[in-house]
Amino acid sequence: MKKRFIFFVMAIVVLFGVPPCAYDAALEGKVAAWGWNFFGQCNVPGGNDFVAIAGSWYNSLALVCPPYITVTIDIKPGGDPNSINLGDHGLLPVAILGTPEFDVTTINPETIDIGGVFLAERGSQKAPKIAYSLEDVDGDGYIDMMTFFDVQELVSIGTLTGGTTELLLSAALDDDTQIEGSDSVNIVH
Ligand SMILES: [Ca+2]
Ligand SMILES: [Ca+2]
Repeated sequence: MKKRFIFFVMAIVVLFGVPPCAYDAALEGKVAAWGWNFFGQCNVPGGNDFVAIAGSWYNSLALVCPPYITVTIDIKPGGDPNSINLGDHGLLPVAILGTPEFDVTTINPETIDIGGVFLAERGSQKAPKIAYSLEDVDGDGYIDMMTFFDVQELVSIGTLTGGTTELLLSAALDDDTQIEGSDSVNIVH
């Protein structure tokens, strides 16, 4: 059975010259390419960010990152360096800055996270609200989104450690487009 399979694969390579692959731009964010892989990786289309490429002797698979937009964030707006004390029991303010091209009101606040930690909650226990507000933090005329994260939650999950130098914020827009932004941090003790 196995010999027959090898013969089948070799026949395809001989017949087509190159391992046949399938790609459809409509699948952006899902499967980028797959195909027989007898002599190496399947022909993966260029110009994409791949999250995974799995290969075996006979075939391979490539997945494309969902398209995302890079945004500018400012941890502790107005302050630099962005010093964080790991013993701080308060909230860490992070501004997501709006631009003429990027409207922060299109962000779905419930999807905003840093290293797996979502926005803190505030208000009464009966009716907590996730901690964010819309304001022009940097005074450039474009509305920004102020977000707040629980420092101890970031510490307990291991996102903030003594060696952390940068935090990456990610979120989704209302239309599911992914956004990412990072800023440096300075851990103090
Ligand atoms: Ca700052
Ligand atoms: Ca602004």
